[in-house]
Amino acid sequence: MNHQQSEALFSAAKNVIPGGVNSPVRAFKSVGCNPIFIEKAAGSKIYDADGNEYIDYVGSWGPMILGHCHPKVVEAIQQAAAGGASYGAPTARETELAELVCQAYPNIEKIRMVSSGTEATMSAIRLARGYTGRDKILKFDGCYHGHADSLLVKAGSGLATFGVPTSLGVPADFAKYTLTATYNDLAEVKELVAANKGELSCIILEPIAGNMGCVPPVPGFLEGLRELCTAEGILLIVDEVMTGFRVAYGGAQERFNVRGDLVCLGKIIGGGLPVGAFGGKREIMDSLSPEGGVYQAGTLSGNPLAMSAGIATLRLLQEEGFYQQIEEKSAYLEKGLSQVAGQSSVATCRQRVGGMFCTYFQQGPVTSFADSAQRDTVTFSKFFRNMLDHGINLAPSQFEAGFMSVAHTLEDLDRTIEAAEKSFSAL
Ligand code: KE4
Repeated sequence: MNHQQSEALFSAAKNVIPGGVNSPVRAFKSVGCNPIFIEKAAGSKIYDADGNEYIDYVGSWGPMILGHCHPKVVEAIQQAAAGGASYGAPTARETELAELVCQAYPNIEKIRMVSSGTEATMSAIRLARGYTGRDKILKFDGCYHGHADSLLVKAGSGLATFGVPTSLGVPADFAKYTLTATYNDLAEVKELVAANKGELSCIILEPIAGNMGCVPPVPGFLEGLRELCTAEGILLIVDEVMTGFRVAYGGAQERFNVRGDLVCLGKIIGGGLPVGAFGGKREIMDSLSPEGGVYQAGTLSGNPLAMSAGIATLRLLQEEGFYQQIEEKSAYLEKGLSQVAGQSSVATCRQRVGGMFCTYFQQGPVTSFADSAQRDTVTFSKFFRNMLDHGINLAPSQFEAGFMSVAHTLEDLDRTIEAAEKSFSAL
């Protein structure tokens, strides 16, 4: 494939944008080639600056569950834009999207719109701290909740229960309020909670870990966390930025029937435009300014165009059989990939929940970040490049999930399976 235009655009971008990208994973650093620059997209396809067509399984990292450029979403955005891009004042559309989300998530009685998943989780944590009067938080290794300081933290060394920063610029003093535990290890969480009795404001987790591939919760894990948080007066924050409206209309909480005290959303609820949100019980949410003392704000929060795109998207997701289609397409692809991978000598395993999935280049199962450390990222990066050459756009990292859209056709899936067979053979 010819990538001349993308190469030239990448060189120009690097002169004025750090790493040539506005989000690190887009730089293709872990897959040993330069990124493709996208010019347009439609349905299941994206098209790069050299005119190459790809079947897309990144889907803007989750939002594009309808496929790109769904006519009703485009029309909603166009109509909204004709009335003005932003007012900095309340609109009926914000209430309409909020009502749609509250109807889908019974544990969300009130919700605040923001402009990214990071804003949603950062604000939810501040709210949990303000509501409980406790400073410490607990997260899980391998779970990513955006780039707020208190969340760029990993487990401290040895006996220290304090977190240590994973990024320069995060003061050690910030990190010490963040405890980390092993995903799916309820016993470890119980130990940490007991060692920090009365000091934890919240436990935040991805109900399906989509930032270390695709790691489902083991039976009893979510239920155990729910019980523990209730008993200890800790708020359970379920970060459904990726899983919300992805694995079911009511997200992972509907699928696993475990409800958080606070829920973070993003991606799909913006239909591709910048939206995040956090919501929960009225008594907690009313602690937020201007009602309560927990401050949070945003110039473009509830932006009319983003609200319109989100409303149009959710209405389409309500259509009969939508998630059945996603399930059937995803299961078909998983089966086909398993068959071709089984003919290869390369060790792989596939993990999937609904329309989010990951092929690990290692033996499975993968239940935690430590498990996933054995993955063969070198072989994965060769496979990624082979698939790209065959016109298949996968997530450019072994630590990311892939996403199905309702626009993917059987022909797309068969082409993907065929490309995988060739890509495995060329490893
Ligand atoms: P944003 O700030 O990127 O909108 O959302 C942060 C976030 C929060 N919670 C979860 C569960 C998330 O997956 C994310 C962001 N997801 C990544 C992809 N795994 C965004 C892609 C990127 O960083 O460019």
